[in-house]
Amino acid sequence: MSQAPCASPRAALHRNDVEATYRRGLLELVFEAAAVHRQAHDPAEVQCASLLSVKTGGCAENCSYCPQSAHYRTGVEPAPLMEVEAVGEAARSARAGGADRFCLGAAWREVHDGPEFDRILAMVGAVKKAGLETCVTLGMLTGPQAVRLREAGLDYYNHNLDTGRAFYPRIVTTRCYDDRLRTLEAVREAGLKVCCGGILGMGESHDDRIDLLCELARQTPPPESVPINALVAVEGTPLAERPPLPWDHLVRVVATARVLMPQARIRLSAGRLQMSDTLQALCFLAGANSIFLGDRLLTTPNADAGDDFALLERLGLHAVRPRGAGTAASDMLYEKKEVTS
Ligand code: SAM
Ligand code: DTB
Ligand code: SF4
Repeated sequence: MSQAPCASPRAALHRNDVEATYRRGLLELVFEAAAVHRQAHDPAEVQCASLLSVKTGGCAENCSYCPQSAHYRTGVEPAPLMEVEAVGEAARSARAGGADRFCLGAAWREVHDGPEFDRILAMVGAVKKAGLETCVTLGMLTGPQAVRLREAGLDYYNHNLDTGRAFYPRIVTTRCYDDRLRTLEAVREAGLKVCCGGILGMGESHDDRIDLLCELARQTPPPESVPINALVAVEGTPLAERPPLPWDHLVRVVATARVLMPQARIRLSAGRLQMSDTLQALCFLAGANSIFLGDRLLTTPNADAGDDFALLERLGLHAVRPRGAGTAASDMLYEKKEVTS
């Protein structure tokens, strides 16, 4: 087994150490992760982000998990880039529904300068004006484009590594791992915060997950936001028949991510509709502290917001209060509540 140090100032982080953490007894690992979580965060607080697909389908990449790839017949109806006003409206309604971050997703391989990118910049301004943290995910990006996004008011850029380097070519062949790392570097250099995570349940091994976790934690600094997606197996994609992810694998990845990246927001992202309340509770205990709120992810259904708030309340958790929140109705979403029954 290799003892390759990670090539960064976090050189002290050896792959073997990451592996040793990942492979601990599950409850030992959860216990450690919960302790780390409590030191760095208010453990009762869960961030609620909302997602909007602003340009849907017809993507040139062949990511085998993705219903929006033009390479597969998935029934996703392509839709052109939305208008700025409609995006502002969606952001205001997400905020009223309890979200504090709004993420815009575009099914693009990469960003091209021109009227469509200009419109994205205006969308960022509209979301910001609605009083929400802003995040976009647009595919590959150059340094100057990242700077323009920051100047438009963007807080986070989402760009996932998805899996370990060795497994990556089994999932996507129209781009490579280093393309992803280059975009992440441009994003970081522009002064944006990084949202970067992965997908579980694509057929990857434990070693591939350890590789991914090592890659994420060795970023300098590590991503501020780490989405952990459980594959949503969509008919028509090459991964449609993948069996569901074993629950303990998810908990193990969340807990290891928390131990390795104490300051990050770890988001239980896609796939929550298939997770029981008990499993989500265990993930919150293991350090997850963010979810996507709303009945839709990009093209697939998500958990019901009412059910999500009910679950948070049963667990003694509450949503992060958006900046400037204060109406009587919205306050009810953020109060800490005592158990009543
Ligand atoms: N095109 C951009 C890109 O690939 O970076 C942004 C949109 S893309 C849909 C954003 C992320 O959604 C992907 O990186 C992947 O991690 C996640 N994703 C896409 N389809 C998924 C699925 N079926 N299940 C779980 N996660 C998925
Ligand atoms: C992320 O890591 N997960 C979100 C967000 N970033 C953009 C996307 C999940 C997409 C799930 C499949 C779909 O709804 O199309
Ligand atoms: Fe395109 Fe992003 Fe889907 Fe890949 S994940 S096919 S890049 S939209």
